Amino acid sequence: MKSLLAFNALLLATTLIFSNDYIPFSQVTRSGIDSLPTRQLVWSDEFNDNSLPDTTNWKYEVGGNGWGNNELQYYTARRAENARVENGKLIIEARKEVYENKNYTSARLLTRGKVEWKHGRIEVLAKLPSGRGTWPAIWMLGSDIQAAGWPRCGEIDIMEHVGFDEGIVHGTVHTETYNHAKKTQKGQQVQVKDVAQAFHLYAIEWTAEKIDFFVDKQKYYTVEKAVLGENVAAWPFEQPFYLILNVAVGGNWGGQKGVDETIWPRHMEVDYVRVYQ
Ligand SMILES: [Ca+2]
Repeated sequence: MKSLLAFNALLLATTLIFSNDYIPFSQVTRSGIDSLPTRQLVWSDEFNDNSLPDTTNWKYEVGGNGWGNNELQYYTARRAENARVENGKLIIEARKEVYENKNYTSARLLTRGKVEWKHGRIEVLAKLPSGRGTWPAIWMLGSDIQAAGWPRCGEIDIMEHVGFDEGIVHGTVHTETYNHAKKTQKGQQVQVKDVAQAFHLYAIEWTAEKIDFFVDKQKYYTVEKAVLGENVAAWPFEQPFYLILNVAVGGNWGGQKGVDETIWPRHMEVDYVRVYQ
């Protein structure tokens, strides 16, 4: 196991490049995964059956309301064009087509009410879409969102990527105290040049004290309760969270440099989601 990890670290040194605008490579912690307590796989979806996504695990959020970000797509449900499992992968596909008065369709799958987790390692092996106007995300929201609202429920963005800035992966948390609306969210970016050509493992390690963010085996960011604050406004991460996978089109961030109308369809491929506790 140790030698495998060392080998992975070598591989990463060649594929993960931390530019000067982001984290100096020398400051990235490489030992994170070695120091983890022993964990067991408690849940996974390997996407093995060629069909629609398994409704035991996934539900859909449906609509074209812009999703708080002026996004351009209509999210559909149980529509293979937008979400399907094939060849061992979940495909979430954004398409240019008129649908319910929107000009794009896509899908947003979530585990809310199906399976939710408090603490653990959540990892998703995925290949991202490229192109201006794509905005894929692998992220989590606190299960009390309906009562508490956003951002008090808390949000953990395991991976976000916008097509106009290809190769820059973002890991972020939002809380009532620290959030995007106030421009005080806590996050970090890391350069991963071949996000659209290769599968990478996007993961968090979440404990009562902190959340570490990883690409592949490389930890690139940590948020700590002791730094952000003990109260629920600062640290809402002491409750179950559910996972969301989606590909948005345009929107306040994804569409900041416009949308290339010639590239569609574009999709995110997810090989698996695994959760260890
Ligand atoms: Ca798979």
